Amino acid sequence: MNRLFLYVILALSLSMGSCNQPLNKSTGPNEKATTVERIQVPDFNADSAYRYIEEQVDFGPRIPNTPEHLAAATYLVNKLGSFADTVVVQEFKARAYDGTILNGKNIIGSFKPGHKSRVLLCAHWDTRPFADHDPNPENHLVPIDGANDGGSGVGVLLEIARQLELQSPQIGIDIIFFDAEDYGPPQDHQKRGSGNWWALGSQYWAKNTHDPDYFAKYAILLDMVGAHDARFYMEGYSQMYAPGILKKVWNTAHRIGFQDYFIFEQKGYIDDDHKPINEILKIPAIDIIHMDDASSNGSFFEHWHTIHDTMDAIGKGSLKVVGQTVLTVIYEER
Ligand code: AHN
Ligand code: ZN
Repeated sequence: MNRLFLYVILALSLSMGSCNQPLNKSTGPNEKATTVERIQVPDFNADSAYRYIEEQVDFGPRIPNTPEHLAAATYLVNKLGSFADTVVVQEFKARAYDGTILNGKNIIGSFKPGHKSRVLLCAHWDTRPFADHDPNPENHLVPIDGANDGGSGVGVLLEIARQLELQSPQIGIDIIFFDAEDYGPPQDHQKRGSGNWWALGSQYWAKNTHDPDYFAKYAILLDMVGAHDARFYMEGYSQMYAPGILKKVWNTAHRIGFQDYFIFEQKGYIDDDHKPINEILKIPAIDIIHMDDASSNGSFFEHWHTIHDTMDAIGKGSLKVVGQTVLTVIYEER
């Protein structure tokens, strides 16, 4: 993949002292004080993202209230903490649809914590306790690996975190791994259609931000971004609450050559972690999520909430498409 560049036109006086390879551009007789500053967008490494997914899956299913969930949390805090300037764990309790009290942890890493202009990137790190959409009903109570559903968004964001440490962006970035997203009622459960049983970690954070004055210009959620041949349509709530951000991200993807993967077409309304961010915090938040009308479950990727959501379901090409697009958006942001 070719290196991508952003050309930011700055007044010469502002660019003094910049070490970002300033280029002189001739601009005509009356514009002597113009310089072009070239900002390099790092190359997203899909092998690295893939490895971060594998490391999560190796813990086993990351279901709240299990030892595997605790062990994976420690891994994620250490890994994110090795890249970010600060890391905070927000512990919370949430009541699930069946009355279970879930012990949740939202894991929050910040880059340039003092910077006013910020973008929030997020994904859920917990995995679904049951394969309620598995074609074989005998598997409906079996926990899933969640390589794509859970692992992929976090894997891509860990690779972005690694890049952020290597080359500082112009703005502040926060990365949140939300817990307890995927403990919603099983298929055919009486509570399926009522209540806010999904995205419990993001609901908690939106009502109790780790910094009481927290503000970001916008948020990008990654959910199920790693399946082979993933396609991304414009999700309904993202379109409703954050149409400008959605266009910016889709336009960026098209500009860098990923027009076959980011489709300018609206599809579905997904109750996901971006919804509380939009509705409670009023921060415009989009969901980059793989939807597929042709799948046998009728909405998401083929192995959604089945025992086949394993490493075999992950394609490095999809990780690259999403990771490079999000990296480009945030390195071009000021
Ligand atoms: C609903 O099915 C209502 N929300 C799906 C959100 C989700 C589940 N994302 C990943 N797993
Ligand atoms: Zn799920």
